[in-house]
Amino acid sequence: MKKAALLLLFFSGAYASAQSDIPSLFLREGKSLNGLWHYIIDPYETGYRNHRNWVPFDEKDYGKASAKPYYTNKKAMAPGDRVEYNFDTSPTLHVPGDWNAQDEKLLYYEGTLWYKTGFHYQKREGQRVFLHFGAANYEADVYLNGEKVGKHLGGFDPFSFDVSKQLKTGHNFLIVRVDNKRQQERVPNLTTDWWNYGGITREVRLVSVPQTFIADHFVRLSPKDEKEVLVDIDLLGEAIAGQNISIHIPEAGLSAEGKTNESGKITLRMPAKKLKRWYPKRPKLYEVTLICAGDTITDRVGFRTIKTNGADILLNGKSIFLRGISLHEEVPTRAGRAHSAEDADLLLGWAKELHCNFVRLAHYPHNVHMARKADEMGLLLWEEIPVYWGIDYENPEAYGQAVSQLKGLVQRDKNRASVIVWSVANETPETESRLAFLQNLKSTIRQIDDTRLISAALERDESPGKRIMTIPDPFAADVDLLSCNEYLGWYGSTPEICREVSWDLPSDKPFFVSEFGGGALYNYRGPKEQRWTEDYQTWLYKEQLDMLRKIPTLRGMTPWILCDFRSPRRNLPGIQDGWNRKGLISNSGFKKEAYFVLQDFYRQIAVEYDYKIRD
Ligand code: GCB
Repeated sequence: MKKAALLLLFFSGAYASAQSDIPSLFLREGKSLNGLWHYIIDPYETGYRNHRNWVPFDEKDYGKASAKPYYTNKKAMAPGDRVEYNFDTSPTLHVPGDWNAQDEKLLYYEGTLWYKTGFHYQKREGQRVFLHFGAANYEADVYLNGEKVGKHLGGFDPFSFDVSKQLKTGHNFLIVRVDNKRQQERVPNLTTDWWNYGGITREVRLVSVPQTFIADHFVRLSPKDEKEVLVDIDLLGEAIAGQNISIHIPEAGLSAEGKTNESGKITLRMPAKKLKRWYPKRPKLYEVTLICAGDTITDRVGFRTIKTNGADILLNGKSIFLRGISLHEEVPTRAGRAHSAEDADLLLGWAKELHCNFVRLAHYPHNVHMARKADEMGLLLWEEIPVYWGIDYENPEAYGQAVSQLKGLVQRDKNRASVIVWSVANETPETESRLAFLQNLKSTIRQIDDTRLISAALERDESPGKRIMTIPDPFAADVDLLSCNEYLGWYGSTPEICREVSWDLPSDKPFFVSEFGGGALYNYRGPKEQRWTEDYQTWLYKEQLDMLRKIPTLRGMTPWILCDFRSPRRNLPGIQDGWNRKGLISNSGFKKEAYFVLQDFYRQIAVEYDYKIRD
């Protein structure tokens, strides 16, 4: 216990100054830098290091003129010049997009790759300009017109740099070094069951803002008094104190105003009576406009409450069952990272067809379109960070990376009605250092957002010889939603085990199965006892659903998983060939039989619950 207390102290102060994104940038128009960028593959870090003494240029000389890497926009001008690279004659990749799916020789590549693009810009008087990345996996070093503007660590969270000084009117060039090498102190670390897609995987934009601007807002029903809307607003810039700010929800005839405090912050309140509640069958969103001197932003926000009461999950005060599915941020048919609004339509559309009202976005923050689309489509979401398996729980470096990814996610999506669960981990070992790590992540969330449920995908245990399933993990006491990945019938057993087990669970928390499932190759048929057939997978789903529906505190599930997904761990020839086959939809987009079993089950559950809640 002593050690855990020490770790608490250690972790809570360690990364107070970690760089985070400015959430309002997502809401603003910007100049898109998406498109074809030139690239150089650089496994030996030639573009980054001084090749004579093997010292990275910009680590040694950061801030000096010599901070420029070897790879910049230099070109041989005379016949005798020696320049051993040329971006402009190098091949191109689409940004946004992972590199693995775009070029066969990059499929398994893990290392450094340099990107370069050029663009014209017209600077405007009195504006600040941010260079904004939706995400790049994992380490990104960014150079604008040959000057370093910053570094970011973390593969799935947004980041931005103020480039007002480096940006020019006229032609500009941007170079980004991206390194996706897996490392022990990173989050995730060396081992995952998903593809380590590298590159600038999400959109890149230049966003200009006034010198004083709205950086962040949090609009929600007050957790203490649902009759009230609370709106926190944060300004950044030169004159943040004493600014007049107003908020307007024209459709409901609501507005409020006030002046910011010394730190540029204000909390405004409005009555919630006239606002219709958001819920899956009627995902009502309102236009919310914030105005402060010289700056205006508009968001689309839904209003709902989410709480637990004993074993019940209450959405707007009524008990709900989460008919869910897990999914990776991957479009199976093109075997690459999903990044666009169209990708979100495809993936969430399949979940809707399955009669889901809930989706688990595993195992890391997905792109910004997912929660926006879910808001519009009426899907509830579980969002997660890649605190996965055996990351280095004793290492403050790893903690810093986890907490900055968590903040990035919560800050970005805290205004999305669809998001009801923040998950801080997946299948993590029960050690003291891990417990402190997760408890600190939980309190980080609570400092930003006290309106949602906190959970983690824990593991179940089985009392030897007794077939009684329990969740002994001490972090279970910290979560609002008690979740576990259980895999009965796939790992260490066959599906009939579901008939033999019983579950011993606390009666005062909703129980949620965050994963179960089994692998099947699409169209491989046989006796149900034959692993990898669709028949085995169907059998497993039937046994699982029969078992699960008898658990009195069960309030939802997200079987594993919507689509087959790439994983380098899955190498059974002729069956897996680099794919995890637990999808209900194949990597060619075909639905397996088990998809329809789950669809039928959810159709029935929807009817059973429909008289309780209009969801
Ligand atoms: C799990 C993990 C998930 C894996 C899955 C599997 O428990 O959470 O990331 O992909 O099992 O297929 O084994």
